[in-house]
Amino acid sequence: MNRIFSGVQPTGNLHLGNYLGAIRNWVALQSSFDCIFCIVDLHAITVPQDPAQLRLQTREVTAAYIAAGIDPERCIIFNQSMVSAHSELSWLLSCLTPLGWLNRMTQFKEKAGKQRDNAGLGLYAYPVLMAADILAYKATHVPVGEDQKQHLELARDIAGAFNRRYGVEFFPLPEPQIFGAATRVMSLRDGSKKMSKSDTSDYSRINMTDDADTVALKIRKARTDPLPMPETPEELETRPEAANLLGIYAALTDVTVDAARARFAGQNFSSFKEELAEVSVAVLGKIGGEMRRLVADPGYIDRVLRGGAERARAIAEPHLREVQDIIGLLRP
Ligand code: AQP
Repeated sequence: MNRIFSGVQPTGNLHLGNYLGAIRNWVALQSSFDCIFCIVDLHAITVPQDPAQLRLQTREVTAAYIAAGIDPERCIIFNQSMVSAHSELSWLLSCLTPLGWLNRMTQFKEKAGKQRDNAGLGLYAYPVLMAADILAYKATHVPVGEDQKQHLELARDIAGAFNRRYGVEFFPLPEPQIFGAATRVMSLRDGSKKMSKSDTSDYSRINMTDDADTVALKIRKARTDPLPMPETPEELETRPEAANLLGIYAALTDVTVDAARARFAGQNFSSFKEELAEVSVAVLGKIGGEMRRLVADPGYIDRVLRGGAERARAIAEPHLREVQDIIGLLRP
């Protein structure tokens, strides 16, 4: 069976972008793939994190996976730092990754900003660790949001570079799975920025744990243009805020963006927003409630993570040993 690896960073409030771009798709894929879902805490520390918060958020992301419908018996759920093969393989892969490849990564440029010289080496090397995450399991498919496309292309390049350097067919080239009606959910306040955990502007993001009133308020306040809802697909392309909200509606109700557009064409935004709030509350309300129940039982969450790490190690460690042998590292 083909294998999936994917993850979310425990860096703050999970939002509708994380849900629609990634977690919701994982739920749909879990019956047809062998699935490994990670809470990527080593990626989180590429920018400063409060230790107590990091622990809480790691449990909260685990709760979100389970509350959204990932079955922890069928799938492996664990936190990255519990399986040392990720870090070890990352070093081995970094030795064959040209700096030029990393210099092209737009996420590093965005996150480091003007403070490039002060950014940590970890932030720069993040995509190599991500390649190691995937390749440690010889994952064949990686379901992610659109923003991770470039990192995944790099993971494929690194896998190919390893196979070529040692003349082997060891790593499969992992395929990105970027699908659904909301592969890039944008900020509700600025249609040119993606919805993000680190965005501090008010009402930019719907969190997976927001209550019904907060969700409805954020949708009511979402920035839109003064025109009625778009009438044609061509018109939709020129109206990013409308396209974003219709994409969210389509993803939450499992219809195409064009079907959603046709349904509301020519109407005013306020009646569309009311319906969007209703479907958002129906989906997120259930998940948020279940997340709160799970987070209140850290013993259960920790058992899931411990069991998941054990199953993950059983796959990753033999692969790491094979890589060490291929490279010529003596294991006396
Ligand atoms: N806005 C988004 N639309 C669609 N998918 C998204 N993802 C993130 N934002 C959106 C997808 O969610 C998964 C986990 O992302 P992550 O937490 O590992 O990292 P990120 O992409 O850096 O997420 P954030 O929320 O923007 O966090 P910060 O602010 O910490 O950088 C990935 O599959 C991602 O594509």
